[in-house]
Amino acid sequence: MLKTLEIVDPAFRADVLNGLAEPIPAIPARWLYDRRGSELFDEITRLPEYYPTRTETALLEDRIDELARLVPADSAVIEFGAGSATKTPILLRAAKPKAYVPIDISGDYLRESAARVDAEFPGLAVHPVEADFTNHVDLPAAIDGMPRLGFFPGSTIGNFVPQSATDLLRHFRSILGTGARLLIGMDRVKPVDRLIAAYDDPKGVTAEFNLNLLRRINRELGGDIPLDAFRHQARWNDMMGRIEMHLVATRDVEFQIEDRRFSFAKGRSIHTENSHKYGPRGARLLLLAGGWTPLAEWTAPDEDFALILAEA
Ligand code: AVJ
Repeated sequence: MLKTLEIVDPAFRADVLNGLAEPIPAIPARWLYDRRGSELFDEITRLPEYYPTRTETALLEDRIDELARLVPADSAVIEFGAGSATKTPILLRAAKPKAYVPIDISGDYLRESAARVDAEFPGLAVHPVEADFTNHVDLPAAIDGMPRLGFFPGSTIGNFVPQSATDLLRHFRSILGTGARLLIGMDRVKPVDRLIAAYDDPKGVTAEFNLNLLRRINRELGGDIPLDAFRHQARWNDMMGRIEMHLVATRDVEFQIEDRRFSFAKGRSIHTENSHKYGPRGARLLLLAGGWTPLAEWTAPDEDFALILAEA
């Protein structure tokens, strides 16, 4: 039988082995997104309980004309993450930039979404950049001299603890340069029952998304974690203003990854994701701390979600 060899990502390996050995075990959320994880996230965005994607998309759609008036002509749009098939075209159609630069760590996703945009916008110069946007990024020389609009939708900023979030915003500022603009989506604080429902849906898609991380560890790192020994949990951490995803041991369990043994007592958890929620002041303060001055803000009905345009 032919076995497809997956090349072990040394960063994944290090994050898992070190993260599981921490006093409070935690694995960074970015590792949730292998192919299956990305498919499951896609499915999450279509769940009735998961409001962020459809709320942000509707908000963008409703207010795009106003927004486009604040974007200089002949701009380059730089998107942090491969473009979403629904949100990106709304912005490109209205803002009519000269160039579009999606930046993503996953080459496959990047090429797919770049090809889609290229086909839909014949006059637009599309320059995909395969890179981890938290690290050094070289923008293509082709956009030199164009006014820049960064686009960071999806409330992805919420995955970062505030210290890393401000570091990231400052990093965006150094990539885009002084005078650049940034359109960013941030999820708002709301009643806990709605938040929990969004991150622990009755169909169990989010549970599957979370547990898929253990599958990935077993497959890519040769682990033997019994999946039935962990269950998905969404918690609201009020002090930190965030939803946390955990994988909680349902019984005492031992497992091995490479030559390392781990033991989890019943009830101990692996923290797998943070999703910070911001109020109006918190959102603006985060941007200011990251070197961005808010210029305009649009919020969805019931203040469920905010899009903020800021200037470097
Ligand atoms: C893609 C990071 C915005 O935090 O809401 C959805 C990921 N996790 N359900 C979020 C996620 C569980 C999502 N982000």
